[in-house]
Amino acid sequence: MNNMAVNNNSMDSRRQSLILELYKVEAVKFGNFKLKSGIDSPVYFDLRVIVSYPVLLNEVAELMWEVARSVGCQYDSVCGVPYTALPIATCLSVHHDIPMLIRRKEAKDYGTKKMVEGHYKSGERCLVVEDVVTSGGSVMETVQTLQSISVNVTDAIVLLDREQGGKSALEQKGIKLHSVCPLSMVLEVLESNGKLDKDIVERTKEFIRENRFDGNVSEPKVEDQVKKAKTTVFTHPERMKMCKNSLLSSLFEIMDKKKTNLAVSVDLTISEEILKLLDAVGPYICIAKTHVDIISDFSMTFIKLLRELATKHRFLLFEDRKFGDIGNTVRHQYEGGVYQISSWADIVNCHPVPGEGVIQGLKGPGLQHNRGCLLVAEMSSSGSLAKNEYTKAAVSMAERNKDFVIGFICQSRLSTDPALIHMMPGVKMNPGGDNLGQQYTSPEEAIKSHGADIIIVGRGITQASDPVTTAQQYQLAAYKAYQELVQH
Ligand code: 5BU
Repeated sequence: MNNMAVNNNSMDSRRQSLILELYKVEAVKFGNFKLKSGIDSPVYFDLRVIVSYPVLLNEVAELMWEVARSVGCQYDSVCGVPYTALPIATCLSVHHDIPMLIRRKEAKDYGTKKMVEGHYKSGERCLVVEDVVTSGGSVMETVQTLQSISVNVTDAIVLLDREQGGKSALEQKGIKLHSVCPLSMVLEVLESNGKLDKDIVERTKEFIRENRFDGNVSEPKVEDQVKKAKTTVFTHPERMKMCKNSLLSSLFEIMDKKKTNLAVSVDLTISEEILKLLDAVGPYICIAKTHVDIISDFSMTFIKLLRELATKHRFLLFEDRKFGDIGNTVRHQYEGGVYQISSWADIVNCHPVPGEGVIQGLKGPGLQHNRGCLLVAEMSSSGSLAKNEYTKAAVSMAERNKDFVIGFICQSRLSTDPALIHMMPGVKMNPGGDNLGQQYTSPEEAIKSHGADIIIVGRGITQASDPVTTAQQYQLAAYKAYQELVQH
C-alpha cells in the first residue's frame, strides 16, 4: 500500500466516525421535517448544534481542510457562508493560519456599508466554506458577494452534500464543489452500523431522486440582497389583503387612496387649535396622532368634533398613550377615566415592558371596537433602552398577536411580515434634534434607509410658519420615497 492509499483509508475511517458522531448529536436526523421550501423531507441536517461539541467542530474543520488539500484547491483566504459555517471557517483559519473573510448577511446600511469584513487584495483567491449544500443557492450568494469586491472563487468545500443537484448547478457557474460526506455516504455508514433500517434509507434515496434542482442556481445581485434583507416591499393594496386586523387593512386603503404615508403628531394643548390644524392638513395625512392628556380644555365634545374631522378627511386617530402597566390596569386606563380612549381612538400603543399581559389587557376592549395597537419597540430619543433583545422580544410579541397588534413604533425595519406596519417618529426635514433628547431623521431616510411605512411628524409641521404647505411637502417627500422603493 502506498502513502496515498494509507491516507485515503485513514480519511475514510475518520469520515465514518464523523458521520456516526453527527448522528449521535442529532446534527443528522431522520423522520419527517418541513423544509424552508415547504416540502416534507425524511432527512434533516442541523449543523448549528456542533458549536456545543468543540472536538467534533474541530474534526469537521480538519476533514474539510484535508479534502480541500487532497483535491489541490489553491486559495489565499477562507470565507464561511453565514451563519452555521462561520465557526467551521474560523477553526480552519486559526489552525492552518489562513486569513478569513466574513460576509455580512445584510449590509449594515442601505447599500453603502461593507458587506465583507477583513482585509483582502483584489484578485486574491478565496475558498468558500459551507455546512450543507442543497441547491447551491447559499454558496452562490457568498460567491457573488466576494466577486463583487474582486475576490476570486473557484472552489467551495462543504461538509454534507444532499446530492440534490447543487454540485452540478455550481459547476455551471464555474465553482467546483468538494464535499466531505455526500448524503449517499451518510446513508451507507448509518445503515451498515445498524443506525438506520433499509426502509428509511430507501425512502430517503427516493426523496432525493424526486427532489432534485434543475441545475439553475439563482445569481442574486448584491444590491438585491441588501434590499431583500432590509425589507420586502409590498404595495399598500397588496398589504391591504394580507392583514389579519381589519383596521390595518383600512389604513393601507386610506394610504393608497389618499397617496399619503404621513401621520401628523398634533401636540397642541388647546382643543380648538388641534381641530383647526387637522381640518387644514386633513387631506394630506393618513393618521392624526394625539396626546389627549396634554390638552388643557379636554372634553368629550372635542372628541366628537375630532371624530367628525377624521370621517370628513378619512384619517385614523392614534392616541399615543404608551400604556405600560399590568393587563388589568391598562384595561381600565384604556376604557375608562376621563378620556375613554377605547371609545374613539382607532390606534393606541403600548410598551412591551410589562410582558404580554399588557396586550391581553388592551385586546378585549380593542377587538370589540375594531381597534389596533402598536408596540413601542424602539424610541427616537437618545439613550433609549428599547433595543437589542428587548426589541426582538417585542417583534415576537407582535407576531403572536396579529389580530390586535398591527405593528411597531420603531426606528428601523423590524419585520418583513407585510401584516405588521412600521411607524417612525423623530422625523423632520432638517435633521438634528431638540434639546431634550429627540433625534431627527429626514422623511426620505426614514422610508428608504430605516424602512418606515409611515412617518410621524410633530413640530416639523405644527411649528412651521405655514403648516398646511409644509404638511403637503412632507406628504410628497415620504410618498415619493415609498413609490421609489416599490418600483425598484
Ligand atoms: P416631534 O415634534 O416630531 O419631535 O414629535 C414627535 C412625537 O412622537 C411626539 O408626540 C412624541 O411623543 C412621539 N414619539 C417620539 O417622538 N419618539 C418615540 O420614540 C415615540 C413617540 Br414612541
